[in-house]
Amino acid sequence: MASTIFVLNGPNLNRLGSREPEHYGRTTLADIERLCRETGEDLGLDVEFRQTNFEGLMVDWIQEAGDVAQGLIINPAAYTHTSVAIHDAIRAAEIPAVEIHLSNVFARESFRHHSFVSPVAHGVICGFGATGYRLAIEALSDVIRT
Ligand code: CA2
Repeated sequence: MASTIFVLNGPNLNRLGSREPEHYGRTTLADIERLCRETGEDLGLDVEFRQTNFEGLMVDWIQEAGDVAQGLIINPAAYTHTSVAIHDAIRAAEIPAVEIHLSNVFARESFRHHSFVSPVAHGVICGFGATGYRLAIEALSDVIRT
């Protein structure tokens, strides 16, 4: 049976492609979803792709991923830097998680240098724009298989 991975996206990422192209490029979230589906198909993975602007809903989805999926890719967006709830949910889900950011957060403001998610992530990818999602799926696929 094919493995399922959740790809979860946090607040404001629904605006991708429309504003701040210097940080996030011109790619839309729909483009990224297509890229994730194509990559998942190539690797035999079922991809569940979602975005929310609500922290509690993100927690619900991480819990759901822990129940039904074999891996998680998450761009928590601003919640990266604030959310103990998301840290706790990922830890409790007990599936491998990849934290991803479009921009290189370490080349930006210092408040973006701390992540509550990194300590509970299997790995972190940042700074490669939409390509990072493809890299994250490939890496997670290897982790799930081994
Ligand atoms: O680089 C990333 O992927 C971030 O997770 C994006 C977050 C930011 O808070 C993190 O520090 C790094 C912000 C997402 C906001 O996305 C927008 C896209 C277009 C227009 C406005 C916001």
